[in-house]
Amino acid sequence: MKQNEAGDVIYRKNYTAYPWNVKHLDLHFDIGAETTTVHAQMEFQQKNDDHGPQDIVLNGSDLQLVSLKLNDRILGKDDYIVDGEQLTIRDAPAKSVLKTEVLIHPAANTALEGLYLSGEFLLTQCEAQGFRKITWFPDRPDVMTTYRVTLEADKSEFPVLLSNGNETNRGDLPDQRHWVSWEDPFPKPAYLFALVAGDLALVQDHFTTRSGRVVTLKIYVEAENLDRCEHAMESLINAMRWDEDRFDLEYDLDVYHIIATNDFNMGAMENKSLNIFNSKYVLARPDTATDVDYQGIEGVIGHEYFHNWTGNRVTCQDWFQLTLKEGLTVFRDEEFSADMQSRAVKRIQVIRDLRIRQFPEDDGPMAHPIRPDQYVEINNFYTATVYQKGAAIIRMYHTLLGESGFQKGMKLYFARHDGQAVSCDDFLAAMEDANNTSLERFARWYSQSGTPQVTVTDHYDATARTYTLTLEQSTPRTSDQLEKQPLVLPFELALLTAAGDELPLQLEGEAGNAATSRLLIVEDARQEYIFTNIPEAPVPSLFRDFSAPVKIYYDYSKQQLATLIKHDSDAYVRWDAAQRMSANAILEQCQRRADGLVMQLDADLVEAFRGVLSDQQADPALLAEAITLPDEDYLADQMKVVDVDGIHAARLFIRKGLAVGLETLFADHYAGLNDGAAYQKSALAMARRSLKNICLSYLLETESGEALATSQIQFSDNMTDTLAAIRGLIFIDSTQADTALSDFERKWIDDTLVMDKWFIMQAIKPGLNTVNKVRDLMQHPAFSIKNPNKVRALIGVFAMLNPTGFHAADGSGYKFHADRVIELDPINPQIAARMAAAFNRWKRYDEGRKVLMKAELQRISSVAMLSGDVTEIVAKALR
Ligand code: 7ML
Ligand code: ZN
Repeated sequence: MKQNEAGDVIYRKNYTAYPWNVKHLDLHFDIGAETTTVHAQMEFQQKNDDHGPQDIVLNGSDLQLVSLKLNDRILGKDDYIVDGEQLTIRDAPAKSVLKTEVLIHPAANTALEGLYLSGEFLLTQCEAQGFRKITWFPDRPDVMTTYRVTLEADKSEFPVLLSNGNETNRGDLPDQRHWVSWEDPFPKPAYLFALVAGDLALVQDHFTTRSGRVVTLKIYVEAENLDRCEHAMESLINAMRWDEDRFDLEYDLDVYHIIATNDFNMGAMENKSLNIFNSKYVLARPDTATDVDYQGIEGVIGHEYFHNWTGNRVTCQDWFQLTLKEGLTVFRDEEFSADMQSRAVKRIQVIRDLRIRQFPEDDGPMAHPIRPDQYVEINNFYTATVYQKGAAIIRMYHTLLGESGFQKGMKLYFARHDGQAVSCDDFLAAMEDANNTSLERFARWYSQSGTPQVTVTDHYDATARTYTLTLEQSTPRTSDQLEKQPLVLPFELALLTAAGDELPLQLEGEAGNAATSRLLIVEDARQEYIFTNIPEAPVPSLFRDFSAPVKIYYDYSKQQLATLIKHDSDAYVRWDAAQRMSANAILEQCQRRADGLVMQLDADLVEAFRGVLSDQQADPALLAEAITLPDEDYLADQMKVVDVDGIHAARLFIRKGLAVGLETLFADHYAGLNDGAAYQKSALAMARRSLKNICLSYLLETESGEALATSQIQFSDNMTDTLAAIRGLIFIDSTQADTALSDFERKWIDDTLVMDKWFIMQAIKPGLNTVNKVRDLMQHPAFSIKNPNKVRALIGVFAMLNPTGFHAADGSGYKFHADRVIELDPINPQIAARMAAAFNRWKRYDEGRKVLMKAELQRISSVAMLSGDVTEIVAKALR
């Protein structure tokens, strides 16, 4: 496999503009699964035309060159140089037309980048640098041009032929062949090119934009999936309407296509008017997809649609600016989901995800700022940092400027940069200029990696009736950066009385101010706030709505946490208080266990949970979030040296204690929620199922649970309930689990997406036997090492979501996993690199495990011909 063979480091500071404009690109594909012929014709024009003849540099990878013509002259060996992935054409005149012909081999392409085969149809993935696997071209996002694409193929094998933009013409050819041509009027970078060719079925609808443009919406899927597109279509229409209502942005073409494929490296791709999706984010029916899947589909459909403006109309100057489109588009999809569902629940899910996935990245060998300064393989930088932390930073602009200030900034950004490839600095400048403000200090968020730690201390002076709050921020050094500076932190807070009432907040020296929740802007390493007229020692409600992506240290007493859990009006603070209380309880027991003491149940925790569960008014989905214990990785992050087995045992102990202590309450909730009503897709129905199933998971720790789960499986009319019950049975090692699994297998054996769930349930089971189970399951006919969804479901889940299995003290999990990375590397280096990242945090474990993980990393790194993708990850981990 040829990668960035040189393993060169690419630096942001070395950016230079491309010296040529490409006026137009004409592509002709003669489609075949084994071999496809690609003819390209591109018009080059020097940006500086008194320069005289100049070299044209193009990118290409794995291309079989047939011919090159410059201004209709066939080029010979002396006219060009091929060096690795670069083709240099010597001394081209200021206006030059280049014609190329290459052969490519889609069926042999297992990396799923460029043109490849999925089932019976062909499709492309070009972001970030896949277009170079299709034809020679300046494959960089700042080279934008218009495309005319003609696709020619056998008519029965490839009846559907799609590319970007509008269909302009079609016709039949001899030998049962046909052709279709497409024109995209919007200049675009090569990474947004797409084609699809095959026998696909179609679901069609339409959307009328605010200005009256009727847009035809087409979802193409394999015929057996036609009955699973309704939710995706509804989500698309909602996204189109939402972007008009909230951002005043309309769609700009007459067609919008979505294609679902089972073979995809990522979630989805925003190719102009021809989005390609992992089928997991399109296909859903109540009996095949869970509520989480439904929400994922809505979010990802929204995400790709929103890219049409934030990514496509305005794109990135270079790949270092990836967060310009991704952070912003994730922020937009988060807001979309928040407006469609429950804002509070969505917010909590986003915060949990950031803490579980991004904080560890900042704290490991891959730490990088949201706008990295260097990379070896850009595919390794599609990270939680660029996406999720990037979105959190966009959210801070929104918090600082308010909705209307933020929208003014967006308006100016589009007015200035529509049709351009720009940088994060351009976005920041638009926000500044539209709001007549300076964000100079705020800009540090783009260049500094690491999660800031904010330590909060306080002092109440009863005689002066003042309350002093001191915030100290510091960012620990990261693997990529030693020096850190203070950052701008929007800091929203309230102060509560012991009875839970919010106090009016008046800072020293301020005239009367009745507001009880305030936004302060922290800029310095240490900042002090003195509040006056405070009648009692208050309970601080800090960083409301998680107003900055930081770790907050404040030594809350149990009593204070209980007050926040009971009374705070901010859903994040309430949830976070419950998480803190649970985490403290679990970590305490983990310590007792390590000290050889018996674990004890914390009665205050039981009482706090009783309070939460007794709240009749609360949104059931919020209750479910509040009583979900922090997961093992989050707990591991709170320890100096991770005690894998201790965390697992302590968490189980607390769960069981809560289950036994509150059994009637869980049972009553369960009975009330398990009302036998037919499945509904509404937000309320989903919220009720989430609470029902978390109650079931507790009840499974008691005598009554097994029977409830078994009957839930029997009467379930939806995948959410079915899966929750089977997972529960597996988790408690019930004798019913095997029956449930084999029934499930028999029913869904031919359904690849549903079988992913079957693999996940087994790979996630805690304990030492799972590694053997996972190894056996690799032989199952539904498994394929070439399919990324299968690899993620079985191998990824085992390594990343099964701590007691992966971190088995004898190293069996590590060895198994390293073997898989090595096996995957020549097949699909992007996926192999994602899997290799499971070892990233090896230094946080005990000596025995450290030695074992390091040895596996070294074994991987010593493999001959290892891809650049995996090399970068493993080398950083070992550094
Ligand atoms: C994030 C995507 C990629 C990689 C999709 C691929 C994308 C690049 C693509 C949030 C929601 C849905 C998908 C993704 C994601 C990693 C994550 N441009 O649109 O960003
Ligand atoms: Zn994206």
